[in-house]
Amino acid sequence: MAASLTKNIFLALLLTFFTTAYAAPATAVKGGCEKPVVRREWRALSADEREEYANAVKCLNKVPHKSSLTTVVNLTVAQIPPINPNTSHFDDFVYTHMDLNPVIHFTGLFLPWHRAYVADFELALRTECGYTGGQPYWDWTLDASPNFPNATIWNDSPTSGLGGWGDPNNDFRISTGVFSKDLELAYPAPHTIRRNYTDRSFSTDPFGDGTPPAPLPFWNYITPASRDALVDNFIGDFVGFHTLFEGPVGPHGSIHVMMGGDMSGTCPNGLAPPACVQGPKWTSNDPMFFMHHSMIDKMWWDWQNKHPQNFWSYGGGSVGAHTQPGLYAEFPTGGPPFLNFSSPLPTDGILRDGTIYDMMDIKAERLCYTYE
Ligand SMILES: [Cu+2]
Repeated sequence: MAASLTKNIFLALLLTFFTTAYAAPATAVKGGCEKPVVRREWRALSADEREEYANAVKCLNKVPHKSSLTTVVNLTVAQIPPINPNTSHFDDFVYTHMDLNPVIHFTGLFLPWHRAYVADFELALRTECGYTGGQPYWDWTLDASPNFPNATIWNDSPTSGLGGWGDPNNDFRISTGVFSKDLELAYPAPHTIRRNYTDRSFSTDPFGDGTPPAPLPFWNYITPASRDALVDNFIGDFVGFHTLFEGPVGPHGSIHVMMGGDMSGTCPNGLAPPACVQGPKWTSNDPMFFMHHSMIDKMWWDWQNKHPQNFWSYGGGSVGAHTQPGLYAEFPTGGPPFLNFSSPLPTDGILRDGTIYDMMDIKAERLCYTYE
């Protein structure tokens, strides 16, 4: 107890040091970003704009796999199948997330890496498939109620709706909306999008270390109050902000688990360990992933701009707190060695090279997008 307290104080001091050492002027570097791509809430798009987005995603699902895709994490550590070359560039993005799961979740890479991931997916839609818009985001605070399964985000239109929930008699595959057809998923094995609504399904000990699970049904953690509890607080405290965001009562995991199926990384019917090990791996099979993570990214950006001490605040470790029993309780945002602004982002040969510093300002040249 005393040793762990000392360690925590040491960690706090270390993080304070990093934040201070890397403090930069609280003004964004905007050079080279003349016309930022504008990201809007899904329901603010016209029917035509929604259809254009869906067609671009399906197009990327037809663009061939790129041989530049490489694995960073040992396959037996990542517990994932090998790269299948007979797949699409959409699947390359999914594979990148699967492979990097141990290093991009519950580490300091969580927010910056997913910022890069969504931005490069958006870029691929634009450059490979001629998409002219920005990655839409899903403001799930609009859908936060016990009525979540019937929220307005779920729309069955075959040309502009995101579909609904899957059929329990058919492995929870969805059968309505734009993505129920012409989107073939490759990993961990060929299937189509699965969604299986659940209001609570964390285990009683989600991190295997006594960290308590969420006490309430998950819709309680995606409310406007939950959003404000993040964006309005943690002044100058990136680690505190990230800890709540990705933790058991934060909105990130709540959405993933509530949606079940692909979004929660379950195995398709007929696959079991060791062939398939469930986890936050192929969760980006469902395009809802990119809408969800765009919302998360928007909230980080809103927090960054909420207070001058927030903009350049950063910290976190490089060892996934979910990869070692007991690590989460002490290092919920990653164990040492710690990351800093010059730490590179893992790309798997699919994302553009960059550092954590490059992810701090969405209006700088490297990213060049904005939220509306
Ligand atoms: Cu992720």
